[in-house]
Amino acid sequence: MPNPIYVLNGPNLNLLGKREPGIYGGQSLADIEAGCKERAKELGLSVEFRQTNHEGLLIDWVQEAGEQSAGIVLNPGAYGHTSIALHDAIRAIAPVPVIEVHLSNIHAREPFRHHSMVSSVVEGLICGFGPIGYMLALDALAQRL
Ligand code: CA2
Repeated sequence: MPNPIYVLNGPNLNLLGKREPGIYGGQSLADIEAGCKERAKELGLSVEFRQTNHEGLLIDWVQEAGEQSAGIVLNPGAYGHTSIALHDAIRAIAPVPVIEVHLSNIHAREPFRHHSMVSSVVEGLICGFGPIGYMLALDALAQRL
């Protein structure tokens, strides 16, 4: 089996399923983790699934994944809109593929969500499909590996 796929989640995603179901759906992050693990198994992959509210820790994990993963599925949360450090970290681990995922369609929301600091350094971007986006990202990585 190849190295695991790191599925990394940024700030506030631990609140999924508890608030704002109209935007983010009713599934909890634990539900999404279970879905990812199931899909990964079908694809012959394994998943290391994590969430943090801390920018520096997210960057530590991207660097770790650069050494130990076959690829990253990254929902950077709001750090995707703000973090040059995250942009630099993703750039630094090339050619490890990173797929950016957002549950919501960030382009159909407030203007401050329209720009992503990471989109220019990731392999691909999936947004607006809810938790299915994570599965699509795993499928894409599986095909690429
Ligand atoms: O759509 C996404 O996946 C986002 O990355 C989610 C981030 C948001 O800042 C991005 O613009 C788009 C926020 C996650 C917050 O999740 C919550 C869940 C329940 C209640 C409150 C926040």
